[in-house]
Amino acid sequence: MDRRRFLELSLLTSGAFFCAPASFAGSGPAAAVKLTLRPDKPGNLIAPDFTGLSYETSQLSDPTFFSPDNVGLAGFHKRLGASGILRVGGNTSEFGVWTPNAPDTAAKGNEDLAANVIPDALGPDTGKHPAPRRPVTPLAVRNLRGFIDLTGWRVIYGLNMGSESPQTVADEAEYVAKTMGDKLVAFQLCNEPDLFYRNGLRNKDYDYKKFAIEWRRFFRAVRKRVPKAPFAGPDTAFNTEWLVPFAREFRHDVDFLSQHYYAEGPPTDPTMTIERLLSPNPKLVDEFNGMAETQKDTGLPFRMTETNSCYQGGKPGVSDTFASALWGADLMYQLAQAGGTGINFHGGGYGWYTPVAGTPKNGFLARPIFYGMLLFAEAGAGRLVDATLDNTADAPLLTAYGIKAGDGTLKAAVFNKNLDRNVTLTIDAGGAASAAVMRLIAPRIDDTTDTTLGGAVVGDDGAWSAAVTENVAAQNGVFTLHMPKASGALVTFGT
Ligand code: BDP
Repeated sequence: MDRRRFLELSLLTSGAFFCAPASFAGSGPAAAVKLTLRPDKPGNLIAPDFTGLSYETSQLSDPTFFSPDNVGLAGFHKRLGASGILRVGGNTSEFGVWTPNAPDTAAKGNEDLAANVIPDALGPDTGKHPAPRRPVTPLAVRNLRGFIDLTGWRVIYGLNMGSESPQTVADEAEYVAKTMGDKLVAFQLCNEPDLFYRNGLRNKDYDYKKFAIEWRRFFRAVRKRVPKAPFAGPDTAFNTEWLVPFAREFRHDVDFLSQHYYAEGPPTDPTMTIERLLSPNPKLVDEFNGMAETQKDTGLPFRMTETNSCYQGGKPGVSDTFASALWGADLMYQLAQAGGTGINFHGGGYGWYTPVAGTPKNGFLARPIFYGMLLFAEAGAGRLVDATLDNTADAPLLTAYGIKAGDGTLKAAVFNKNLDRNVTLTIDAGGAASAAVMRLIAPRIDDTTDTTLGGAVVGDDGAWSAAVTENVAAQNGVFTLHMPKASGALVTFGT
């Protein structure tokens, strides 16, 4: 963002009045809603490794990408949390070829195996065609460990049940387990097996029963070589008809359950819009219902190991806009509230929905959705507390969450996803006397370049610190927070 634009935005948010960004002023009466936070009523835990990113396995075919030299990218990951989880998988995990004898000197791996030259960075797979088979080498795995050590994160590693033998998968798993040590959170044997029947990896009659037999065979092969190998699964695309029986059948074999969620798709469908992205989604309700059922049955944790706004690589004008920031942050809290233990936003390269875009050669930059994740990171780990909104009929797409940090600090994350109305929110924060507000804003909901959090942009090494916070005192025990349409805020309360 240029400096003039930055100053304009800073001025908009630095008013003495408890916020009056320009979009709020003069746009008609605001809906009046009250938020009551009850720190005495604790909810689910948000663990420090709740946050996460997901990349295609193909990215490993360039061992210089996830490497200890990629300090720029590591800065972005660290900005999102001191202990997040990097998941490597996606469609291309079924096309990764374990190449144990590749010489380390081939910086980009054994290129003979790749159908075309390996680019500097790979975006999300669109799933429209089978991916090229690309090598995964010991150097790539060791470099991944080096990268992980730079970030302080840990790894979920996707293996290739789709097109490799149990022996080859076990070979790779052994090397990965040895190299990653306690940085390995879990192996996933495959990616979206519930779609294998339609992407050419298996016959049309591939069903849960056939999958479960295969999964067990591969699981046993890996465990024979790595007796304590941690696992997650089934990593299904969406099918709770697979998730629920998998949980029952493999409850003693996996450390946690995993499934994906894409809010929209395909991108060619004109009904896949920003408005739809920001509205309640029946697919998410299904996912949460499946998760609740498995938790009742097994008590196993659930992680959304791959998610984003629109499958088939995303939709320009939706996935790359400020709307994705509000959507992404809200999804993180919705998942925590529903009982999920973590999330991995998929991306890479210059994909439309990627949180961090770029290559080691060109440098990296934060896309709008990154700012949503950043708000979540700034709110930090802790425990959700009861947060009740009244009069939601007047502002149907307003959401709010209460968080009690480890040190007892009370916070609220508020998202006004209504595009047509501002909201005057009064907050009863259980006796808090002061509050500091950090805004998540952009000039327009479909803006792709000028998102800010706390009036500041994320630098090209992931550096960020709030430039603008608004300080507010409670009046008669309540705070008044003006929430312009299409904006978010993180409020930190004090005594
Ligand atoms: C998921 C795949 C991932 C794709 C993504 C997409 O696991 O590899 O990139 O869809 O279609 O289903 O965008």
